[in-house]
Amino acid sequence: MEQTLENSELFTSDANFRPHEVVLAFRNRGMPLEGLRYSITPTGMHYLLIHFDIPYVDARSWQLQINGRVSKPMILTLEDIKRRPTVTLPVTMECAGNGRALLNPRPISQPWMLEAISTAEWTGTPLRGLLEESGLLDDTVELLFTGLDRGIQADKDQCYQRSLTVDEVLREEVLLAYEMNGAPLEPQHGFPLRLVVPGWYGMTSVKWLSHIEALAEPFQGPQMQFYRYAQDENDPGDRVKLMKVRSLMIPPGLATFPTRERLVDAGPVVLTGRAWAGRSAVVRVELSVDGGQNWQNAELDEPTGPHAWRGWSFEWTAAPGTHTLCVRATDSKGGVQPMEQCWSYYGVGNNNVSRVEISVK
Ligand SMILES: Nc1nc2c(c(=O)[nH]1)N[C@H]1C(S)=C(S)[C@@H](COP(=O)(O)O)O[C@H]1N2
Ligand SMILES: [Mo]
Repeated sequence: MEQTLENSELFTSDANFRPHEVVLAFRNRGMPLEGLRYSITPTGMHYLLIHFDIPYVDARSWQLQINGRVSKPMILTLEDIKRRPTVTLPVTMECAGNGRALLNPRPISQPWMLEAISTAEWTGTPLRGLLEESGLLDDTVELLFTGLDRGIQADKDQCYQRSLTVDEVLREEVLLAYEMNGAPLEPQHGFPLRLVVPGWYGMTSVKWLSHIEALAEPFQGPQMQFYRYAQDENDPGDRVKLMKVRSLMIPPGLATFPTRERLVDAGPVVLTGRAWAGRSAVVRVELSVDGGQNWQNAELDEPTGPHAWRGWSFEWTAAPGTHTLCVRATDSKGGVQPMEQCWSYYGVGNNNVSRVEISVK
């Protein structure tokens, strides 16, 4: 019989979640959307994505190796890295799979609804300085970043590894970060050192970093294969890179336990939220209170930083009845959130407009 998406065990349209999806959802928390209130997400509210297990790392014996196509290979301790120039940057990070569980059929994987988004203040040293010191050879095309976490995905035993081109790693905002929101990285966020690549979806910011290798050939490892805009297994698709423009709303009014239905009092309501877009600026945020038929501009706050989201607000007079609220952002390159879902085989880069259903009394 022909293998279809439905019977592959990789996809389902079943509203029931598999036990292992529920386990992943507990391990990898999302940021509750009311967390959009904070321009810098409190560390304990920052979303998490850990493919395998959190490795135990002893900072005293931990080292970072830089080698491969370099004239001066290096081995650095955490103290060596902390003695280097220091930068602190607020960075908005979103998981490429944010919204995956809303797709139909949904890829059976980390079952994100919409909460895989956060902003932290990362402190570390610009990677560029270290790479200049190590002397990248002329034939270097990519840098490979390896984490200490190891596991199995798509039948491959692997350490988590991602590569970036030389142009990308030499950008001044790329950091080797050892602090998050003013404190040493917590184990789940990559202690003692992680890569932070502003503008890119989160998979690029390799945690528990132990090795940087300069390569003369592009890296083709599994974590490069999964992050593609593919329509099926054999579709090479474009690489998933920068975060697409997106906006989300703090769900207004009162939540009902356990259904999460929402009740809003009739009268004036200030709707608020935040919007972000990879490396471009968010230039417009629009609101619809009728499921996307009519749109009005929201007010924009100053961005939290050059690599971070910006707040928006919208005053609405809620009339009794049921309403579908929608928010849609546009970026400086003309990118705008689509109304329809962006289905892809790996469930990545779904930046379609989200809908918040409310009852007004
Ligand atoms: N070593 C390692 N780095 C990793 C991951 C991982 O599983 N292992 N997950 C990546 C993904 S997919 C995301 S979205 C971000 C999440 O970072 P956070 O957990 O600090 O929010 O880390 C990235 N870095
Ligand atoms: Mo991710």
